[in-house]
Amino acid sequence: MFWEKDIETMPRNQLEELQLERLKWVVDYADRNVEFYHKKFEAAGVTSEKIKSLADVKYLPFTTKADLRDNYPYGLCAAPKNKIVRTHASSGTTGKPTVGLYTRNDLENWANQVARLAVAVGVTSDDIIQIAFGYGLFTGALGLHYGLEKIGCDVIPASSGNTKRQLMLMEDLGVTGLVATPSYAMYMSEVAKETGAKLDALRIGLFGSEGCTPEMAHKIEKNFHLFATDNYGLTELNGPGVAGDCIEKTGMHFAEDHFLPEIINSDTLEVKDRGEEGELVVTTLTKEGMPMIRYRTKDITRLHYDACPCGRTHVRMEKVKGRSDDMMVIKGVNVFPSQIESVLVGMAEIGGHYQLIIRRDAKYRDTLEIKVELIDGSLLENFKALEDLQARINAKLREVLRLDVKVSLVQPKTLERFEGKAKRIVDLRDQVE
Ligand code: DLL
Repeated sequence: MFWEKDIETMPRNQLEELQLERLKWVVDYADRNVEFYHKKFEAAGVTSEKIKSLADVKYLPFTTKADLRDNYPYGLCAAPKNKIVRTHASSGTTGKPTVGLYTRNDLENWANQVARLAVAVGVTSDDIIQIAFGYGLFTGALGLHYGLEKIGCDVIPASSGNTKRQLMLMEDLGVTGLVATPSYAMYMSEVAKETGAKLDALRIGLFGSEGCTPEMAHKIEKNFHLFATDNYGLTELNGPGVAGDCIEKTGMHFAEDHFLPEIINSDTLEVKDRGEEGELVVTTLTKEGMPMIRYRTKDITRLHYDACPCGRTHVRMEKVKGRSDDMMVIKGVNVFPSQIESVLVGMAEIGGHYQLIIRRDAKYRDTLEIKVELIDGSLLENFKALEDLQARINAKLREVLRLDVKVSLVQPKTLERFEGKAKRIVDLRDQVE
């Protein structure tokens, strides 16, 4: 099923022509309306005239989160202030937030992008969808809300928290779809098991806003008896709707008519070859409120340009491996939390909750302890079974990470639960041991 079939299945050469036309537009638009971009383009000696092909995007300067902070709140606003009809902000807890500014056209495009990814996984106007993202400055709730409403779904703006009440509503209203972070969905599914909530109508989970390995998604699918899908976005690029799964789940289709993605090497800043892993950089092609030129997302992924059986021609983005900020260097080995999650959560004895504790030893080396919850706490009393599980976890971690780390198995329900994005890394490095 398609929301905007002509665009979603547009032959690549046509799509790239459209992208080129829009790229020239946004460069010119940003140059004329945002002093920050004008100065940066001038310093780099580039104007829209220099953009003759999509590859010429490489001449444009990057934009970073620091640039957004320095120009907070309206420095990157490209539209007349009275044309801004919505302001969102990132969920960051320290310092000034990152704002997202939207014109009426931006809101219209955004709702279509979200509708597109929901329809791509089978959502229809018959669906009753509960949104368990926190409503507020966060883009997730309102982003999904307007996109799903556009399809004609019955949208329940439950917001996050009060889990038992959420489950009661889901049962009473015959909810067919759940929107949440994967970590909150995992938690909700456990509470549903405890309370015996009858969620017979539930069939689809539209999850996103944080990483979720296939192993974690599979666990949620099993607990909740639904089809779990992933979607990606960030406040700087509207919010959700940048990329989303189709039913084939072979990667999230990028809304390439609105966003131009690239993969770069974060150290050299060179553009990588197609299919290579690196940092995702995105240029908005239609945004009026706050266009982004080569925005460095810090998210590590790969793009696949080969055909998808669903018929969509838009590039597929692999599940995010992690943020470059979250990469840990343990005994000289680069480790992403997602690699650990895939090992742990893939094991039958392990639940969906874990914590990664980074410490710094007296020789200033970083060490990692993984705390992970068992599904059945009685295992802790069976020394042989426990030893066997520890050995299997360690062997698997060694195979995937080439690293020996301390693993502590803990009782069920002892680690913190999250209603929004999970915070699994506990960084104790400023407390040298
Ligand atoms: O999380 C937007 C969003 C809301 C996307 C709802 C999908 C669903 P921010 O709060 O600005 O925006 O956080 C953006 O979250 O750079 C990624 O690191 C991470 N992220 C978002 N979606 C995914 C995903 C929203 N599907 C930051 N997988 C991004 C992995 C994700 N990481």
